[in-house]
Amino acid sequence: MTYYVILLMNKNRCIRHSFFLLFCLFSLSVFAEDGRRLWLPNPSEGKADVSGIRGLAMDELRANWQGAPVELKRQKGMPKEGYRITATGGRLQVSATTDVGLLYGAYHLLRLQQTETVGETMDVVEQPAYELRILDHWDNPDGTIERGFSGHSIFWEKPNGEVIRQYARANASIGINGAVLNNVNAKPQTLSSDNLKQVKWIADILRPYGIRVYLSVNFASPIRLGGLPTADPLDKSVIVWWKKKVDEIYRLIPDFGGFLVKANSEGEPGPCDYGRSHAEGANMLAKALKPHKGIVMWRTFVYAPNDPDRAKQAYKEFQPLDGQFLDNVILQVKNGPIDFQPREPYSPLFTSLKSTPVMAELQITQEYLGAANHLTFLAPMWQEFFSLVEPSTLKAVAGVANVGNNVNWCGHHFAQANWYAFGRLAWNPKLTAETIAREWLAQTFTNDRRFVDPMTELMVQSYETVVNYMMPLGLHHQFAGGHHYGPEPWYTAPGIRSDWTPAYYHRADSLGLGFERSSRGTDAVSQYPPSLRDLYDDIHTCPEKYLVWFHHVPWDYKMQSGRTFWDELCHKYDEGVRGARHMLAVWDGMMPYVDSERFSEVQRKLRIQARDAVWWRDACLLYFQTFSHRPIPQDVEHPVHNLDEMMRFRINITNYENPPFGYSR
Ligand code: GCW
Repeated sequence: MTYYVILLMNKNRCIRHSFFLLFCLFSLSVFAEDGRRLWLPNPSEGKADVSGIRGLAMDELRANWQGAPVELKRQKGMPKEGYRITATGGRLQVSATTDVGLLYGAYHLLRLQQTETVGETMDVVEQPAYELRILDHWDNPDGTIERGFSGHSIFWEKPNGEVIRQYARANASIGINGAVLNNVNAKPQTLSSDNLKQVKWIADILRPYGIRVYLSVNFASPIRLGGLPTADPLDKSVIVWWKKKVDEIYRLIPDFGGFLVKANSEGEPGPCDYGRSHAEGANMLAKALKPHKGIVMWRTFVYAPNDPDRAKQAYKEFQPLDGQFLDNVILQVKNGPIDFQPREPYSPLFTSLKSTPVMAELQITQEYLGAANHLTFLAPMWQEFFSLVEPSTLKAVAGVANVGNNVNWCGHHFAQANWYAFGRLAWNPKLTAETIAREWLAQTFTNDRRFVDPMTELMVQSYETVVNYMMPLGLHHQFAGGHHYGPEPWYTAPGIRSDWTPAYYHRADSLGLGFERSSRGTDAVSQYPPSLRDLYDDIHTCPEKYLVWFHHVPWDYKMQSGRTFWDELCHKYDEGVRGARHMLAVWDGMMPYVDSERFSEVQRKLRIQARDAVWWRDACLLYFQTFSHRPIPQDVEHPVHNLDEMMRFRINITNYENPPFGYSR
């Protein structure tokens, strides 16, 4: 507008202005690095809807491949979604049996180009470890995202088709092939006919990228949406209601994936409300979906008080149902027995459900790992999980997404790496955290080794650093009452259930710290296979990273380092603080290799992280010291706050961005 006004005012000046403006626009589009691009090469034109998946693969290569011409070849007999890339004598070929295999092959080739690893002769054969590689979005119909830290939903609040297409492209580039579009705390309206039209619209955008849609459903939908008097899974009218609803969905979306269900957990309705089992509930839905090849992903995240130890409850509820589920039901189990804590041993359900398909639920969004403020690369945590739970025992992998409508998608530039890592590990759980970090850094920033080498190390160490300053040595659930961001090991509230308070988990007293889950305590160890049970049961063989998860550890217990347990705890917290500061220092040295926009945004967040690390250390050590009555060792940095100051401190949880100390009481 302004521009045209100038035009009328003065022609010559205006020509100079217009050149200047054009130059600015050009430089902005070429040099602006706001994180929107993710790890991808520049966007293709996206004519997928007209040209199909194969056409899309060709578009991507045409737009972004800089080498010799590539032949895309249909080849019989290869694994579904797999591909082969060969280069010999100047001939480059991507072959696959399916179109989506060709698309994945094209993206892999572009990845090789971006990471400068294209060979003159190559023979790369790839196939995914899991058939289902799914993102779970905890997005609500009003556009808010439960435990989301990157703005609002891309699906439900004024959705923009082009944004959804870019999201699909990013997923396809790392092999993600499913998306659950709404929160597991599902509203009955999810299945209304109006809403299903929007789901169809989204499904049509995702389909060309090989992505199927799924929905979380509310088990009481027959009552709340259908007006029936009951949602009892054995009631005839309920069975008919679900069957009709499912048929309606498939008329709109013939390749609809199925349902994800959170039932009888944290106040959500479920079959147990009618005296029916989880299996009866899941099977009823599975029967409705079966004729359409749809599946039910039934969550095991329940903690009914069937045992005084929350860590044992899901197992006790689900293990006895092993073998009772229909074959299109998959039990979706969180990686740990409690709830996405910074570090948990694996959930023993994974090794005890022998006749039921099981899938892992990992959390990409950093609910308990610093939200979108802390740089926490999660691949090492997921690798730790896959090192104990044999990948082949799983049927599928799901990740709770960290995607929102922020310019950079995930709130923190480095949180994108967790989306990326999830996709890569769901494709191949044997990839190392280091490989993934390297790949991601090179594609997202630069191939310059002066950047990639130190930053790979930083990313790989970040997980341990965060665990150290938050909850080392097996501590868990020491979070504040109103949020899962900062520390409040002292938190309690009148009438609150005890397993929602940190004291339930830390059990600090004058003797020591930790939850006795050995055979001398709640015997949660007995839910593991014998070799691990024995390992965890004995305080002397239990890995120290899980020590207070399984044992109430005496303050003077001798650790492997030779220190007492109390001294070791102080050291771990201090290591965490030093680690967080080190990350900031390394990043500061990266200035020459990073555009100024992302450089200063990441720097700002690393400063918050380093301050938060001090907050965690001081709050936890000063509080636990009231039980240990032991001094903080000389050779660690001493708290710079008082406990009462820590206890009065409140953070603004709308953005978690208040400077941690002294400003907001
Ligand atoms: O981790 C807890 C979260 C809840 C979440 C729940 C779940 C969607 O704090 O926000 O609800 O787990 O996984 O169902």
